[in-house]
Amino acid sequence: MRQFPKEFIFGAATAAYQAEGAVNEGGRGPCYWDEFLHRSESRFNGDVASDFYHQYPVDLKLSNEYGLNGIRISIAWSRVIPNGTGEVNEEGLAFYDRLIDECLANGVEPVVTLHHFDTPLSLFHQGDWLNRDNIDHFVRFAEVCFKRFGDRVKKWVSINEPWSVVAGQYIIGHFPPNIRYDVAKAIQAMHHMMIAHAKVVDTYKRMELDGEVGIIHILESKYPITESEEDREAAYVEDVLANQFMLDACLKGTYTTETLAVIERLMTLQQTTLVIEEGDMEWLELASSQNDFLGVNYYASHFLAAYEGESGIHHNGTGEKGTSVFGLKGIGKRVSNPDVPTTDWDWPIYPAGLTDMLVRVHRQYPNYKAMYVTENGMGYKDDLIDGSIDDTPRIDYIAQHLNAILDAIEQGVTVRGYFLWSLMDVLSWTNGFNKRYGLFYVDFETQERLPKKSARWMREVANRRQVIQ
Ligand code: BGP
Repeated sequence: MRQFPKEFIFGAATAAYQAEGAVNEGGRGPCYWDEFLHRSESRFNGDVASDFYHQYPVDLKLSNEYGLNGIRISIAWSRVIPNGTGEVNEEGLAFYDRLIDECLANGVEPVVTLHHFDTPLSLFHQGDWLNRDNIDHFVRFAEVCFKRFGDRVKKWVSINEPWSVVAGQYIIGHFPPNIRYDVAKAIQAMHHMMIAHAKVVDTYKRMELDGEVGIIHILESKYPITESEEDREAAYVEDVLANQFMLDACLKGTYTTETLAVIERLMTLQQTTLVIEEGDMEWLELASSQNDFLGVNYYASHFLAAYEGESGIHHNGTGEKGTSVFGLKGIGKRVSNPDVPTTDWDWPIYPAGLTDMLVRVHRQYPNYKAMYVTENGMGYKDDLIDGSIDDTPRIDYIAQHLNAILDAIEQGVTVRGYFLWSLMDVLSWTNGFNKRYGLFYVDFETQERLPKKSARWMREVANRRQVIQ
């Protein structure tokens, strides 16, 4: 039976706003989610979430008991620098000291993300990633964290999923500032995030700390629904926008002519052009050879058809199957593939898309040093029946995706770890608390944890380094 490499990390992931709660404790300032999810129409918020701020010793003990040797955590920028700029909050730093030490005490390596969707509110109101000043504010925050935790944290992630951030903010509109169909803003903000990443990598390397730094992208494969030229073009354009633009920036250190041709066309559709300032391309080039790893988040792939109708997107945020719509004028429309099952939130379950993506990065960007699958998992409405949770569909999902990783490794791809989303049930940004992903069920009334069937299965997988069928 196939085995994962000896040093392979079997971990699980969390993110500050989705897990910590305690939004008014320890001198934390607000991030934009605090304001957004307190609007009257909001069905939920992260005020308490999974109470990780207080429960982390329990979660780390469980991680250890269930065979995990890695955890993704993120540092809330507004816990460390409440306003985003200005004063550093010692209480915030002290919390992350305790959290990191607890990870290490439990033999669970912390992989730490600096930006997981949670820009401080004041910087959000100044334009967030559309404002170039955000770049230097972010680099300063990174430097504060490297100085304080760099002796113990050996794997750093600059930004989690730039594409999801800008797609949510400017295309789908379910993230603040809730703008829809503005592909041009999304592209411009992504470019700034790439410069921010490059500067963070440079800062880390200059500090000569003993560890690795990288970035995480959501990388979902895009396939044409038919072999027609128009459908193939739709898949290609969405791929360039969501995947290739940033892979080029991070791993090639430039935007290739093919990538730029698509990007320029998309900008022109909105009567604008991409602003690249003097020195930007040098930053990208510098960082591209210094990244130590690429984190790949993968949940689904998409099947595309050509689309010339008006843009229309409906986000399925309730788990009512079959309600998603995603069509962008002049780009393409995501359509269902009858051969591919979907989750209740309409996410196609297509493990081959993960193998394809890993192999593609390996071939197209040969200077990547290592990849980690930093998120993968299945949103599911877990039912608590007689005090236990049988989440067999989730186990099947994970098994298929672990096999997809083994397929890629067999083709020569360097993959060093797998982090399940999520460690315990957490808040889902635009869905609330009924879209559960955790290995550990959370009773959001009592904050009690209950290992699911998948947790017991994962322990076996990690122990044997094999996919248990
Ligand atoms: C990724 C994010 C995570 C997490 C996950 C599941 O994009 O990095 O923070 O939320 O997706 O997404 P959702 O909660 O929308 O189902």
